[in-house]
Amino acid sequence: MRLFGSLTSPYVRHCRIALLQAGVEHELVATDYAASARLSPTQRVPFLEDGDLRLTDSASILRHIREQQGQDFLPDIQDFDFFLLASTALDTTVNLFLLERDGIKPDACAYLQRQVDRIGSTLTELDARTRHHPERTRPLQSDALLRLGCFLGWALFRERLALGAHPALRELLEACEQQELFARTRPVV
Ligand SMILES: N[C@@H](CCC(=O)N[C@@H](CS)C(=O)NCC(=O)O)C(=O)O
Repeated sequence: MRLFGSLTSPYVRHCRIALLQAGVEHELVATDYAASARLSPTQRVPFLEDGDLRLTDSASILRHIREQQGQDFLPDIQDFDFFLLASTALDTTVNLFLLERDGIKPDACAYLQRQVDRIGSTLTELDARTRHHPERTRPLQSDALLRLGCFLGWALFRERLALGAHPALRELLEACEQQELFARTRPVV
């Protein structure tokens, strides 16, 4: 299998952890914006090649890896919703980060301000849901919690968030960081 991505992307990190958990032989192909624009219709990373199969999103990649191991991917509807909520917060935070790199700040228009508000309200909800999640002390056992852990790790690495107001999220990230595979895939520039 060839996973195309960067060492900073939280979506790629999630896939890398799943591949390591599965013990699947794979190659991580370093892919920058120019290469992803040439090689993937989404112009994003990650994307995956496995023989004739090409997948263009971390969710389908994760499902493929889990199913190859005989596991269901997010079979519980509440966990699936948790995963999507964390992904929405992550997508929004990444978009604002990339816009700011191009000099556009959230005060530029009402729509961007709504993105900031969306991140705040999803984090509040995720904090509440994490507090009661049965796997919160074993976060690498759940793709929902692992998605959130990868998001939080990236957001702190890029200094996009502070977790002072979200104690359950802080504890979740600490629980993730104690896991060897999470530590091994820490973002590096
Ligand atoms: N829904 C996609 C999102 C992937 C994504 O946003 N990747 C970022 C890297 S962290 C990217 O490649 N962004 C480039 C861009 O938006 O131009 C997934 O889950 O794989």
